[in-house]
Amino acid sequence: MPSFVSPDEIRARFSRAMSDMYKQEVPLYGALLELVAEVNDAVMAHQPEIARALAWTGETQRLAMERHGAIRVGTAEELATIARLFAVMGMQPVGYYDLTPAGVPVHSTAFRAVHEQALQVSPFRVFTSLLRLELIDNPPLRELAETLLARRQIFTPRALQLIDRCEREGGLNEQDAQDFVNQALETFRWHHDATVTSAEYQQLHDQHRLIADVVAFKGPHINHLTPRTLDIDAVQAAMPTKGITPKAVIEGPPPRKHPILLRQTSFKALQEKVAFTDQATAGGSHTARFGEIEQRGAALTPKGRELYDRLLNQSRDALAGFPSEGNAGAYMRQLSEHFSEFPDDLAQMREQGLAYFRYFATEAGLAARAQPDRPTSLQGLIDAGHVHFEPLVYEDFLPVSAAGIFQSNLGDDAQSHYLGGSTQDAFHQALGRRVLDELELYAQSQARSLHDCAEQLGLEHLG
Ligand code: OOG
Ligand code: NI
Repeated sequence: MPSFVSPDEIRARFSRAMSDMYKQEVPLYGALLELVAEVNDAVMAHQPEIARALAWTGETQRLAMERHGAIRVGTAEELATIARLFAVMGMQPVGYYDLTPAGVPVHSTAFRAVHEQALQVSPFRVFTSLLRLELIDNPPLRELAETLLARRQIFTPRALQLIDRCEREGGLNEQDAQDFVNQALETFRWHHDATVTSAEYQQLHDQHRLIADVVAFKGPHINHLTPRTLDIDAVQAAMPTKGITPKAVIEGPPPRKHPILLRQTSFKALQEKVAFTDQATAGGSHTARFGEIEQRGAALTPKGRELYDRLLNQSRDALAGFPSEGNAGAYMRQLSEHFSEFPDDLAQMREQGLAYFRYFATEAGLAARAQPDRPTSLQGLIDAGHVHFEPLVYEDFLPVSAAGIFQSNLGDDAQSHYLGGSTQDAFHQALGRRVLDELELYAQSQARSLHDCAEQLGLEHLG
């Protein structure tokens, strides 16, 4: 039996290598990491209830290394091969996000680990978008884009060999795993050399800035890497002291005592120097990479998600126009007004079935195992202090938020309208498989914790 490095370990190494590379490429990212670490330390020191909750779920250990990145690929083949590359690291496509209603001609999924134990080793995720070239209504330009994409190979030959080997043999040994991390990294690296002339770049850019970003370069450079903070409002407020100017509006739900889903904010990081094929030196420029921070909260059930979507839509409808710098204050007021309908109390969220939870047998519960009159229902055990619960952290993304992040980094001039509905089937076909349903994953994780809890307490069944 050969000894393989576990996919979780490969992912943890890759995530570290990616962060080191991005620090070199985008210095502001390093400044952001420092700020996030300072704020997280302060929260852990001054808000013991948050520190305690993270200790229960084990998130204390994963917090400092938690990152998500994003890439945009151009063809079905690139997407299908990226899926195979991520699979080597134990990452699977979860969820489908259609960004076209928001004027961004892509649809997306998130590659991530799916089991709570794997997430604990490394929660690294990559939001991965596929350009929808069929939406370009300019045939010669579409053809140019197709030709350029057909010509490029975004994976190194060695990376492709190692993916094959992993699929054939069921894993990678130590040396191959290390080699794989280095080779895989090449796909995500920034290249100063464009693959087009400056005139072609301009044409692609004029059609949509995103199209130029996907088509005019050698590969799908990682466009941001996002650390997780425990207090996004504090980081947002402190960003200017580090020379960082965030976008005006934090995407997602308003601030709460018990965070839900995901709050995000981003900033423009870099204007890169680019050499077009008709230039000897880097005379052009391209804005590709940005910075982002996120705060994660409870994963919501379908019922909780429906309530979130309704309250978010009501808040946005009440605002004349898109949330932006000019109406940021008004938008935040709308959010907090509408979201007062969403209970900010874990017991209520649980009793009303709004969020997913993880359950733990407590010391008291274990000590009471032999007592004949102890409670045996979940509610009874919770009331008696025999079972403790914490929300499952949301591991995914939000389509409206993602659209806001895309738009703020593509420039507000990039609002376009595309016809044609959601095409999840086409996405599955390009990907070469179906995406996993994130709600099922949360439900399974919750069920496993109830099962373990019952076992520890010597009960047949809980739930
Ligand atoms: C992805 C934008 C979405 C998020 O965190 O929702 C995103 C991109 O710009 O490629 O990163
Ligand atoms: Ni992001």
